[in-house]
Amino acid sequence: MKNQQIADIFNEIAELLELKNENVFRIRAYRRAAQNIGDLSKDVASLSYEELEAVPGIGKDLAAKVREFLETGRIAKHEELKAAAPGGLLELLRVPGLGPKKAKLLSDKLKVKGIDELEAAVRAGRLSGLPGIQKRTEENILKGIELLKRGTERRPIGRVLPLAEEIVRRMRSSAPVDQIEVAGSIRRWKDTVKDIDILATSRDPAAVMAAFVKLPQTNRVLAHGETKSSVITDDGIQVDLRVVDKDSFGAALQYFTGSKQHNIKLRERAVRAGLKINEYGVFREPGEKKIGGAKEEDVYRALKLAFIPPELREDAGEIEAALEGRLPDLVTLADIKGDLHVHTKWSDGSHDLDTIVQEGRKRGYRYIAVTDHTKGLGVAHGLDEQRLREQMRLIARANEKLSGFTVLAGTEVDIRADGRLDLADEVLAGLDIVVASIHSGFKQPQEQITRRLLAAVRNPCVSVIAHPTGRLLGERDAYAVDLEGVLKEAAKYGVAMEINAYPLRLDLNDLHIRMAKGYGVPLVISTDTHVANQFDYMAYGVSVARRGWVEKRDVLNTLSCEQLIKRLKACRSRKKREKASA
Ligand code: DGT
Ligand code: CA
Ligand code: ZN
Repeated sequence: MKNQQIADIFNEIAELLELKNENVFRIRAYRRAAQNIGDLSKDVASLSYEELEAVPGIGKDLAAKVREFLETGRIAKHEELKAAAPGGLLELLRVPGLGPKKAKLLSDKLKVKGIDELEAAVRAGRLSGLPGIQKRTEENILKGIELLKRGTERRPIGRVLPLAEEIVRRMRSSAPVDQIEVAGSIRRWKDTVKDIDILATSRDPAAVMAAFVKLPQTNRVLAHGETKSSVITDDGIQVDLRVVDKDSFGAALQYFTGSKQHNIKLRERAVRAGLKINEYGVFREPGEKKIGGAKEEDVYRALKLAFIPPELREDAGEIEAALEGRLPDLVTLADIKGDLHVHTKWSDGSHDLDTIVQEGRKRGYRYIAVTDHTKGLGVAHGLDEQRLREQMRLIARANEKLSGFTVLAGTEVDIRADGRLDLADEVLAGLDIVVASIHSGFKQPQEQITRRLLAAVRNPCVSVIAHPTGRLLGERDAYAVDLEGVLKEAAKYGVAMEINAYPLRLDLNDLHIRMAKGYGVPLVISTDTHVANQFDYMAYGVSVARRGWVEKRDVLNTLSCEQLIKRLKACRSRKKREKASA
């Protein structure tokens, strides 16, 4: 839906006109039109010319501009105004609380061309003495800049989901909410999110709003309405809470879960089927008789589609798949039978073997693989051959005492910067599982990093490549790697790629996972646990796997221990045979 884009452009036109001291009525007309288009629940693109002109605040002239945007993706008047504005001025206008007059003053007098330059100018004291600028103005500008930067930042889901759940818990206990659910990108388990969108039903919306703006996490109240409020938390995250009618809860949940692209596709389908779907419900044309909306399932059922799980709603082929009855049967947390990447005190984990085993059992697992670091990782107190052999003996003894649970002897062997593995094959061959990963040389050229990973994939002992792209959300980008090349090679031998569930990693990511599945590469979902509570990160790993269309059968750690060991052995023999015949 282009509504918001058009609203943004109209607002920008208003600002640009204001800079030129144009007619105030003209300026107000653009603002009003922007507001009304932004609030429309219908897609502007679906309106006829007459309907468009009938939108309050939109006359012939603005209707024509809307049409122009829908047809060409731009509005000439807007382009013309932008071209005439001094460079960087528009960017200054994005700072909350900085109006056109002040922005122009700063642009004219100080020649600041953007937000970073503005911030530097304020901090250098260059604003003092300018007409109309007080100490408070300067403080407000800095606050505005901070807010803008925070607001445009996407955060790792792991940093936001716990807060969202906490808010939902508090709302349940402190306000008369009936149903309440987190929607938006969090419900789709996108790896990074912008804000928290929550929906609720209640007999007393006013009480819910009042409780919400008073939450202990609330730092600033942006809006306190009758059924919708927005706050900024102490962490600088925006939270929107809407109370909707019980009859509309499902439709609203579907609408606000998104994604936008998914919703656009669905609504197009609805129109072709003589239906109308919006956040209030499902309606049949003509006469707009309401045929559903209390349940989210109503929306998909009305369109004769199978229910599409939120993780798939990215307009990545899920609607077509639902139509043809070939939606994947997604893997679930309950399918996971063990964790194949776990650290202990022997390297940089926090617990001894017995404790971590107990914790694993508590999760209902049938096995865990102990995969401590190897000697190259001095900082992590990595194991050399001798200590690893010692640990293997300890694990063997532990297994003698366990029933219904197996500790797999493993290692997270470092793929060294020179491409060799950190431990000799003779030792690796004695382990149940060898997980290999990169911890150094992240800046190497693609060709070199790819070569390292390919060598690990081909090593006769390696069964899993852990966190295959090395990214750390918000901290470090993935290293340069020809992932496709690595995946093809992995598929050849049945070497698994890890979906590292640690929330700042989520590596492979959703797109890579789908690619891996496409090449027939086996997957494992592991947490890389260093402290027992990190076992719970499995939920993130499973969800990102679901976003990658992964089914139970694609994931090795859904297998029973016996079957898993068989698969790991088969992978080794394949590589040995290959090596012998080469
Ligand atoms: P985010 O917040 O960037 O991580 O991602 P979302 O998907 O949570 O996006 P957000 O918070 O802007 O909006 C929440 C949902 O509301 C979005 O997934 C779909 C729906 N939505 C928001 N704006 C529009 C719009 O202009 N048109 C349509 N069709 N749906 C929208
Ligand atoms: Ca959102
Ligand atoms: Zn690890």
